[in-house]
Amino acid sequence: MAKQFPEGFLWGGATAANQFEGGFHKGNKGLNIADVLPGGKERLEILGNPGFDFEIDPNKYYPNHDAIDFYNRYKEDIALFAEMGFKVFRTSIAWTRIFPNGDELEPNEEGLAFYDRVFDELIKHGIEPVVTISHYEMPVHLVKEYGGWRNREVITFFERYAEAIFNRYKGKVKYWMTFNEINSGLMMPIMGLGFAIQKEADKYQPTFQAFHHQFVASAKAVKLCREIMPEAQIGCMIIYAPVYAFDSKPENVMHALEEEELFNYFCADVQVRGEYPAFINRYFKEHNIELEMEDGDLDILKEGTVDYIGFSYYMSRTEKKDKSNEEGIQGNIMQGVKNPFLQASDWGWEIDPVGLRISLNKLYGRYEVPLFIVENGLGAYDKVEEDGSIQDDYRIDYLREHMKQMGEAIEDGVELMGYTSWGCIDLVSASTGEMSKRYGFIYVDKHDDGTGTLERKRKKSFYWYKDVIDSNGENL
Ligand code: BGP
Repeated sequence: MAKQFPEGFLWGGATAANQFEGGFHKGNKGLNIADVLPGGKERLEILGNPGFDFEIDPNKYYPNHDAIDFYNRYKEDIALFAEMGFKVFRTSIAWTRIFPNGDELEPNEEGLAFYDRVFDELIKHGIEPVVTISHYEMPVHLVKEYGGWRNREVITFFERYAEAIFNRYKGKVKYWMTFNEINSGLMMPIMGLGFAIQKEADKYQPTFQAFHHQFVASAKAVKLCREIMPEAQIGCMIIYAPVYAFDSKPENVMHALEEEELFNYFCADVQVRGEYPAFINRYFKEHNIELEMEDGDLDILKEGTVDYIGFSYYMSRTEKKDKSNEEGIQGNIMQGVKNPFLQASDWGWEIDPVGLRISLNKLYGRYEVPLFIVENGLGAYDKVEEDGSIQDDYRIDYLREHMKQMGEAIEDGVELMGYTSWGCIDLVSASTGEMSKRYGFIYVDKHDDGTGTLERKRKKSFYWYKDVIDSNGENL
């Protein structure tokens, strides 16, 4: 028997501008980080390696340039979301549509008008927009001319951007989040923090200085949001992957705890509690990190704490202090060691529905603020059958098991606002730049090499999710 989801639970789907809009140069849009990332192996190498130059090579294919063309097809796509009964739809605003270079004084009207059309269309269908202000797409100009988030000046540009969109969309958008997966900067600084680490030795100071600037920018945006739209709710957004100790050896338990603190809690502590956590002092000392702060920064962090925690959940992570036995290394983006109790997706992401209940309990236990699962889903290869259908039972199984655990967590006392499944329509993968890693309820005929008709098709999971929403989670 499925557990009860609260009345008004926010069921929906999630996307990010750079991964599905396309139209990368339409309406005076400027270049952003996603626009200069090629697809496939090359992207994976860039994300893990130093020295990337953020240039476009005219001989290469860039999957985010045209993506799935939501820019032109938003009406058709939103109608499909409405058919599934979405209560909310999460997307991001591309900073470069509003401020093409990032450092202009005035916003770009064509970019603003585009999101007016999108939000109006959603509202027309009774769908509330949930908007991420920055999702892996800083303007390339800010990366090249200012050094990304390492540079304090970027805070001013972000504030100007946030103010422009709050003023424009107040009354249309009630749910906001500042930075997508802010803690991803620890793994992929190119996407999250807007710079490539040149040398291992440079890793710590610039990374944490950049985080500090993002924290101040986020807190300022929260304050602005409250001034401009007192009725809105604004959250942070983190990747959450509970860290398990490989076994009960105390050194492994301690190691798992340290990894958990740094990865899962460092950013959220600052954004939810408004102050740097005590555990980070030792880490800073051991890595010679001394943050440069201005007078008043700590007050701003305190005044700009968020209303809720948005988070993505895809997998858990298992840790061991001594990983010298390389055979046990897990191949997913979190690294760690293989968990013998879990199966993994084709990309090595370990599937762990109970881990979602654990995450919800841990997050709520630590912060006691409302939680919003704004990403979750299974990246898989889908096959279109001869009759045109897509029988994605594996996706339904994955989602069903995770939803059951959400129900359990609600019973445990967790305050859960909603659930937006990641990539509700197939889109370009962030880590691989490929179309073939699909998450959607809606199939898009587009392939890794850029070919395809862009036709949309309802998968089997489309009808299943529609029934889940219709029954408010009773029929899983
Ligand atoms: C999150 C990102 C998304 C998204 C998702 C799935 O980390 O916020 O942008 O893409 O993961 O990851 P991927 O596309 O690499 O499969």
